[in-house]
Parts: sequence; C-alpha cells; structure tokens
Amino acid sequence: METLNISMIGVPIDFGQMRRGVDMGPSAIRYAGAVERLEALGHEVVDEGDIYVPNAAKLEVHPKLRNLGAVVEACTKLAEQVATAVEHKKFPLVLGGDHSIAIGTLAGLAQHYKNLGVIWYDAHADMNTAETSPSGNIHGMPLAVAMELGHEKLTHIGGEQPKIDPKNLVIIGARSVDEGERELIKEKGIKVYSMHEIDRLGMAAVMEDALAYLRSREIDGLHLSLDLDGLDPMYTPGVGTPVPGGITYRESHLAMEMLQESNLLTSAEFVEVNPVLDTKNATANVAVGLMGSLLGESLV
Ligand code: 4U7
Ligand code: MN
Ligand code: MN
Ligand code: MN
Repeated sequence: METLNISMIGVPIDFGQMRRGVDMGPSAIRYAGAVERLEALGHEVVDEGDIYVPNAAKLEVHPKLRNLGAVVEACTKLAEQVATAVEHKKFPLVLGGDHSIAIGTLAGLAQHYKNLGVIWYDAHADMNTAETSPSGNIHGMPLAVAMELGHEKLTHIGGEQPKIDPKNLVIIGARSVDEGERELIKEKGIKVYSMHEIDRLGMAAVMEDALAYLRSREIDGLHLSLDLDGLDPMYTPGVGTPVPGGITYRESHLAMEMLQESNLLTSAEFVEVNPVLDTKNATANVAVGLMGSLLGESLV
C-alpha cells in the first residue's frame, strides 16, 4: 500500500441546511481518532485545523439559497486550501460540515485535475438549483454547482469553468431524488447506482462496475465525497437528513476497501456528521472506520 501525505482540513459549517450541530462534525471525527487511525497505517497526517466560517447572519441572505454569503466565503477559502494541498502533492482529506462544502472541495480539485472522477456516496443526488430545490438548502446543490448550474456566486468559486464532467460522476446509494434532479440525471447521462442496483447486483459488482466505468473515462484523479447518510440510519443516526433503506456497514467497508485496491483515489471528504443528533458519537466512529478501510486497513 502506498503511504500518503494527508492534509486534513475541517470545515465546521452548518449553514447549508437547517439543523444546527453539523458544524461540530470535524471535532466529532477528530475525537473518534481519525488522525491516529491513519497514522497507524503509516500515512503522514497534517491536521491543518478548520477553515474559518463566518457568521451567516452578517452576510448575504437569499430567498432561495439559505445563508448564501457564508457558504460562498467558506467554500472560497476551502477551494484555495485544497488546491494548495494538491499542489504540494498532498492527499486532501476534508471533514464536514454539511455537504455544501463539496462546492469548495471540487472547485479546489479542479484547479489541478482536468478530468476528475467523482464518487458521490449518498442517499441523495445533491443536484438541485435554487429553481428546483424543495428546501433552499445549499447542501442539496453541490453537484449542480460543480456542473456550472446555479447561482454565479457559487458556480464561479475557483473560476467560471465547470468543475466536473457529468460523465465522470458516479452516484452510489441514492434513494431520495427530487424531480428536477431526476431530469438532470437523464439529461446529462449520469451514472447512478441506486439502492435498487445495490440490492440486485450486490456492492462488489456495483463497485467493480463503477471503477471500470471511471477507468474507461480516463480520469486523472478520483475524489470520494462520502455523505454519512448514504449508510442506513441504523448505523449512522447522527445525520440531518436520514433516509431508511440505506447501505449497510459491511457493504460500505467493502466499497472503501475496493476503492483502496483500485489505486485511483486522490482525495476524499466525509460530511454531514452531526454529533448533536447522535448517540455516543456513533456516526463519527463509523466515518473513521470507513476512512481506515479507504486508506489501507485490512482485516487480516
Ligand atoms: B445532503 C433535498 F428535498 N433533496 O434538496 C433538498 F430532500 O447533502 C435533501 O445529501 C438534500 O444531505 C440533502 O433539500 C442534502 C430534499
Ligand atoms: Mn445526503
Ligand atoms: Mn458562469
Ligand atoms: Mn449529500
């Protein structure tokens, strides 16, 4: 296994949605032993601390994009820090915070990777715009933004160009997809392995297929964006938008192990951990276990 120089970046933001507490996600993940777990695998880990998140009440508000100003400011800083990490040959490991932070992560990665692959492990498709969103919550919009759809203040973070090619995107675990998102998936030809495919084919076949697909796209980097609500809430109860019928704990470890074996992975983020909604920090503990499998732990 290749050992990495990991740059761990926390983003304590809860402004991309309405339930407070997900801003404590980075602390909860650190408390669950993320740094020690990865160092034990031989990786060099530099915990860069947290990105500054301004007080949303003092910044621009928008009727259909909740806390727009604060999300833009935090994501702009995150994009810069991720880009710097990649420049220095480091592996960015971003800790959320709600999923709006992926706008910054993808904008940062796009500075370097010109044909980035993305695995979006999530119950949701996160592809709404202000026009299609039922909630106005930006954590439901990062993939649309990365495809240059949505408010310019968001799409122009890290430059005006689209940050990902929809054909390089694979969504795994979807089971709550809005009408506008469904249309976009069809229109852009996005590869989705919903719970239906996971049930029918099994996670091993899904991951094999997903990785073969991404290889065929000749990607120059691969980012994993893992929303803890991708798993069933029985394993990860500390999330803001739980959806039953999700991916199991073992299936998730297998997916991470297969990603490690692929040798394709160049960055990752773990988001939506809300310890306030949790019991005994269960969700952060699962997140750290998955990080372990993703970055080289094996059972024997
Ligand atoms: B998450 C939702 F309507 N689609 O847009 C929306 F169901 O980052 C949920 O995946 C979004 O947790 C969930 O508000 C965003 C809703
Ligand atoms: Mn989700
Ligand atoms: Mn534009
Ligand atoms: Mn999400």
